[in-house]
Amino acid sequence: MKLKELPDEEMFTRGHTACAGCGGAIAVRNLMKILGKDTVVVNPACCLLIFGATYPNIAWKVPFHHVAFENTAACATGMARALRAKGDKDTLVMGIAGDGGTADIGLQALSGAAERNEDILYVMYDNEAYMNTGIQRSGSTPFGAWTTTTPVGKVRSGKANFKKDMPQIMMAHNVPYVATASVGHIQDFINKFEKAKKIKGFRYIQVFTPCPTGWRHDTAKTIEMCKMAVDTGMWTLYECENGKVTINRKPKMTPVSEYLKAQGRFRHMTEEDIKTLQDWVNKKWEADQKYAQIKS
Ligand SMILES: Cc1ncc(C[n+]2csc(CCOP(=O)(O)OP(=O)(O)O)c2C)c(N)n1
Ligand code: SF4
Ligand SMILES: [Mg+2]
Repeated sequence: MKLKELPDEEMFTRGHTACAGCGGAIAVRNLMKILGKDTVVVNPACCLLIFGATYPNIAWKVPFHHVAFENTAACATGMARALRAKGDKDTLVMGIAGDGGTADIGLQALSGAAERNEDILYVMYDNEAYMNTGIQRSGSTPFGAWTTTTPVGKVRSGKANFKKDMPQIMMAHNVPYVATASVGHIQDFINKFEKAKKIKGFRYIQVFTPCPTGWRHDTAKTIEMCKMAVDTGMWTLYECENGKVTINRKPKMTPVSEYLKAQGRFRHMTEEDIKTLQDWVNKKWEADQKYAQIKS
């Protein structure tokens, strides 16, 4: 499906309360157009819950279930199994959570569901921190980033650890489909969600979704942030179908400093910090390529 062929009908409607330029809202609006009406959503605490479903208002046009922070994948499993037991073979069950709810707190339930190859689509929208509760660091926060729990001062200066590689962790579960996507690369995004919709068994898509509020960037520059992340190699677009890895876009490997300069959360970083991050990006890109070659 081409972008212009996306249905006009909204499954996640206007009137939600996300901040201007929220990458998460862009992701959900578009992915729901692709997944369509026959979808059930399972979602824990996160920004998406608050901006899409705060009683008595709801932006979802499909059944929506709010669950505890830890158990999105377990609840989606139960939902899918109940539907199949009733003879419904087609309804898509989507668990969707933030990076905190996925890479940290919901990881155990997620790993279990993946290992059992449950028939669900799990989406992690990655804004690289616990945004809903006021910008705390998660396992998915990149090196150097300021958050309220990785403050900048005399003793420490931003996050000291590197971003957890969730797609690789999910690939290690040998599930039918794992992909990374970005709201700034919409045709690639459409292709991946269309593909995931058709596959049976466990599917995982991690979407890069900038957060102007937490990243401290201009609200008009969300798409630009995505493009810079992919061009610098901070975010690699790839997919793994039954063990075969394809890199969908080769990064230009422009200096990571270009990307860092555009966001307030990185403003304090020293030359040495930037070099540390650049070295990490270079190594990650080398590893991504090797992995793709080995698996292909
Ligand atoms: C067990 C539990 N711990 C903490 C919270 C508080 N809490 C609600 S949302 C949230 C942050 C969610 O972060 P993330 O999953 O990255 O989603 P985002 O808000 O960034 O979209 C936290 C810590 C909770 N609801 N339940
Ligand atoms: S804080 Fe960030 S993730 Fe949350 S609604 Fe605002 S822009 Fe979106
Ligand atoms: Mg988050």
